[in-house]
Amino acid sequence: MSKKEILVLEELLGSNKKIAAEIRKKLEEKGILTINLLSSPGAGKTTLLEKMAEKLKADYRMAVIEGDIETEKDAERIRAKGIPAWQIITGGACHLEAKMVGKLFPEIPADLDFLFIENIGNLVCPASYDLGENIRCVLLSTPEGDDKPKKYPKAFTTSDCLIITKSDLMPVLPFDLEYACKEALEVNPNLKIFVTSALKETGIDEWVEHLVSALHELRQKNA
Ligand SMILES: Nc1nc2c(ncn2[C@@H]2O[C@H](COP(=O)(O)OP(=O)(O)OP(=O)(O)O)[C@@H](O)[C@H]2O)c(=O)[nH]1
Ligand SMILES: [Mg+2]
Repeated sequence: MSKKEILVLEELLGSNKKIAAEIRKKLEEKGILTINLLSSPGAGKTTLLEKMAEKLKADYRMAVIEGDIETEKDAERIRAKGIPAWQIITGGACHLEAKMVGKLFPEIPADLDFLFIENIGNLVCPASYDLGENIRCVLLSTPEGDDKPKKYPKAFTTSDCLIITKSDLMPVLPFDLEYACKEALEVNPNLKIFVTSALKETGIDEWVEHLVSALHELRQKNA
């Protein structure tokens, strides 16, 4: 990358940071906890959101911003669960930016508890863009392999949580859970790790409980 290209990138990231900070402030004032989900394509982000919708729906109000290069398929899946969802179609861009979330701001109901943002399936670029979230969570599915935290470190160093998904497949895969957790914690010792299977519905309650206590903390801070 040339010096000029680096300067342009720094400027872009700088303005993204400012917009993200503004979004975070506004959502926090409304008492909304925002969660940015990052992963490679197909790691199970939408499936996890569908399962969470079933668990949260009775007691909490959630909404989802879906990011994809093309199609409204993921937003349709979420709406089918009775949850409001907006689809951002980037038409080629490999990550969401704060300004894209900002454009949806007028449509976001003020009485939400949780706002989830499903980023574009990509373990690289989304890690560089703050979207105004309170919690960033990277998903790693067992078929991707246990070596990913050190190969794609930024997604792990910038995240607060790691969800290892598709744990039901571990018996038929050479995925070493202990090794994956050890490598992830070496990259980022502060990661809170959850192990889930959306198929078998395991581990999801722990993740939901974590979000509920984070929501209470946010509301206490605001009180
Ligand atoms: N075995 C198993 N398969 C799962 C699990 N969760 C999701 N899948 C499957 O993984 C595939 C991809 O799941 P999605 O939820 O669409 O993944 P995604 O991360 O939203 O994908 P993109 O939005 O395209 O990046 C689907 O065929 C799911 O049924 C799980 O816990 N176990
Ligand atoms: Mg998806």
